[in-house]
Amino acid sequence: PQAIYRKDYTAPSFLVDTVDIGFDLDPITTRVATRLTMTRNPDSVNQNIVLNGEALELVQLRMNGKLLTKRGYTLQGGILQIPDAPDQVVLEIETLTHPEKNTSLMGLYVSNGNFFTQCEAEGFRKITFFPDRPDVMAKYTVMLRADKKKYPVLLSNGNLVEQGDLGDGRHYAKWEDPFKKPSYLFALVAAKLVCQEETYQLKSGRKVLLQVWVEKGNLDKTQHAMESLKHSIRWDEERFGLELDLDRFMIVAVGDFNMGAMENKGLNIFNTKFVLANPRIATDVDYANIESVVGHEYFHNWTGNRVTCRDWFQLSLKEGLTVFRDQEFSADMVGTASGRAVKRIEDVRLLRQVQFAEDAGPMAHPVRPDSYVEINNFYTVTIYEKGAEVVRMVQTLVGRDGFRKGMDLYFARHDGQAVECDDFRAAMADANRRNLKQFERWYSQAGTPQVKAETSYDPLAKTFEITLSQTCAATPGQAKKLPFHIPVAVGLLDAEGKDLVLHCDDGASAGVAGTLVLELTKAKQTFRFTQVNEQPVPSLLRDFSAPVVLEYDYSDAELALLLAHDSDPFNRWEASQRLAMRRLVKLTDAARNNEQLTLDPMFIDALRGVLMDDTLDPAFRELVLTLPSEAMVAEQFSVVDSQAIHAARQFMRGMVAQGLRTELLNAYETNLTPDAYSPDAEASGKRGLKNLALSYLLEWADESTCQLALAQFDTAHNMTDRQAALSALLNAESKAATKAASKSLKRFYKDFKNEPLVIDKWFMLQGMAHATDVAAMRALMTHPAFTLKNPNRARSLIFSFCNANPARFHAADGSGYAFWAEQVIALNAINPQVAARLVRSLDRWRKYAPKAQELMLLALQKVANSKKLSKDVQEVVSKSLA
Ligand code: B3K
Ligand code: ZN
Repeated sequence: PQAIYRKDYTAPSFLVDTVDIGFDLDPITTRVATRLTMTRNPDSVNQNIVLNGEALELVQLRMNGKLLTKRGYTLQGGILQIPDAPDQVVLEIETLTHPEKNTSLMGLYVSNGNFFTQCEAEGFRKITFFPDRPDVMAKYTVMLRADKKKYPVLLSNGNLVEQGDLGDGRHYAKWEDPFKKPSYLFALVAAKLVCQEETYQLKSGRKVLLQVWVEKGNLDKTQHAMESLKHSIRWDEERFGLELDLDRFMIVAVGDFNMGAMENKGLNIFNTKFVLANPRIATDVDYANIESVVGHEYFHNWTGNRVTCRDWFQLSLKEGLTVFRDQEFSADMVGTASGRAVKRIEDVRLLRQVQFAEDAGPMAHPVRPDSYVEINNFYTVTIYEKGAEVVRMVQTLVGRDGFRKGMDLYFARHDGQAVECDDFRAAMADANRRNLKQFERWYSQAGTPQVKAETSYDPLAKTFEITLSQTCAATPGQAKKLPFHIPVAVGLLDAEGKDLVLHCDDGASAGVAGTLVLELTKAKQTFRFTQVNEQPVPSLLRDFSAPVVLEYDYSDAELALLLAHDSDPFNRWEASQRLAMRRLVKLTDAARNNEQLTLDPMFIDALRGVLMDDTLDPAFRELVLTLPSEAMVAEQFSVVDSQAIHAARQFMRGMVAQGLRTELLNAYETNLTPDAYSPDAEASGKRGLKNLALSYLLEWADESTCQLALAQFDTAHNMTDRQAALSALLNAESKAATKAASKSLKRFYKDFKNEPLVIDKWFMLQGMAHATDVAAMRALMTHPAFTLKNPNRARSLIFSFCNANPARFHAADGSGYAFWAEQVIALNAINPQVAARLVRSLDRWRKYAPKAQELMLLALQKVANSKKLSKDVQEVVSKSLA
């Protein structure tokens, strides 16, 4: 397959003014009749009309009323071209598609008997021939016709303008979207669904209709999504002055979906996982995810839909910005400073564990990539999460008010346009009179910068110097990197842990009290602080002010001081992770060399201090007490030994459990929550800490702690507590726990067999459990509830094993890799997008010992050599092997 390059961008040859599209919906064969009015684009060099089409049967094609015969156009490799067209054209296109056979879940497809569409990035071309690129924006009128009994609900973008019966048991609905949009935002739903609806008043006084559409049995699970939607609408009005521009806003839940959700104009289509919740089936994490995904899709209405991307290389323009917005929304919903910090820590944990790994592997790419083979492979943590960090750095550099000014200018300039990442940066720079030229490198250079800090204190001059130097390792296609513009927020602590008042003249701007933002723009730079009366302890990169790895030679005592006292809660947590990580690295080395494992009491004491500190939120204490994941530990090594890492981390967990037994029991007992469930931050924080305590207590593996977990499992009033108890039992490596776990698993299945999202959890917990090896995985796959066709189900079992059960996946005999290759090949035939995601589980094969590498290589080659590989899978496999 051919790569597409950003530098090759050319403007579309024809622009589309209006799209009239009619559907005769039928699961076997759906007829689509499209009428496009098009105008020649004077800016284009290409003369031909260029339309994309994939997996379509073309019935007929008319231009300005005349039938075009095969001599009137060419159709090759999914591109239809019409030469010699006049400047004004009406194209009429009739095509057939086969929704029920469409297992890719792109374009028009059937899920549980209902019709849905997914068009981003390039799915509209599976519905009709069209210039399927985001810089072609048109007004759409949609006519849906379908059997009334089977599909009583007919939805599309915008406003319902007409509906009625057609006789013969069919009915129709006509929808009109008043806004111009790119084809990737088109959507339709034809289904047997019901909705929760509400009229909601905007700040301006205008009233809008909000609907959440689900299958009948799920109407008791829509309340949280509806609340989240209302909160999102209010938040965007207040924080950014952005109002909902439609009279009607719909969310529809579908069980078969490739991603989380999709921001189609006025008709957001969601994976059920990010809509459905009640205390019985959803955990605290699910509740939080629903709030953030509902927010994310809603915020796209401005950042993505009103202002969209010129081409897919600019994807982070909408995704990075919208992730930043949803992160801020979630933080504001919690409200408290420590609640914000908890959210920040969770986001950074994801970034480090997944995005840093991506940036260090063969799929590393800039936030604004230069090329791709299959765009679906670029919906990555780099585009999304690193993209959000880049936007956050802009806010750190220009301040919160400056950021708002930049947003206002961005919309003033670009509303209704398809633009580039550079346009966003220019609006921010111009609104704030800031030079963000060097900052552009965050968009063009891949890789995680390493920032090294060195300090020196001069007690006579009372000066403290921080020297920062930056480097960035080579990434595919980019051998040498130029220095980044990095905001490094710092504070200085005195011996008691209090913030010093800061004085620094070396290009530092003021952050929150006690914090200065140093702007590192050169390879190496020294910042001098004056009037420093004692040797301070630096608190560096506060609130994780840049997506970099910061190295500084902290002593354990300094870290303990930061952990106990830093005014920046992020860096308190960070100190705990540094303390844990340096020990985990040593323990891993010791485990690999079969040496005795030991842990110093100082570490346990530091954790005890936090656990016992009632002034800290339980949610924050939970984060501090959670050890870095095995995947994070793996990132510290150039050669990864998954078994040794698992042994080291388990050992540390055991020692913490032993050293803090009384305190953990106490934390368990004092953080019980009332039976009436609420997903708010306080209650969920308590459950989080309590359940972490439970999982530690089970390290003791005696009858009493097993009983505690079993009792919690049996009597839990919500899924958070039930799932946590089951998970704790499954992961405790004792006989008693294993027995209790297997009994609980059976019960869990029986109680929830009619709740697909809970059965996903059932598979997920087993896929991740250390006890589950490849043989157990194969047995689980024969379970009647398992299917590869449903992405949630495939992810819940296969992905959780390959991505979150490293010690088993990397079994020395290579059985995990052989299993992986089989699943990739099977998925490739069903759903290329999902298959290509699974390929990523082996993309870092070069980080393992030679013997393991050999086995991984075999598996990769097996996939590479298999027949009928999608370009999705081919791209990731070939980049992994390159
Ligand atoms: N924009 C969609 C992603 C669509 C993915 C297509 N492969 C979800 C989101 O980011 O909101
Ligand atoms: Zn998005």
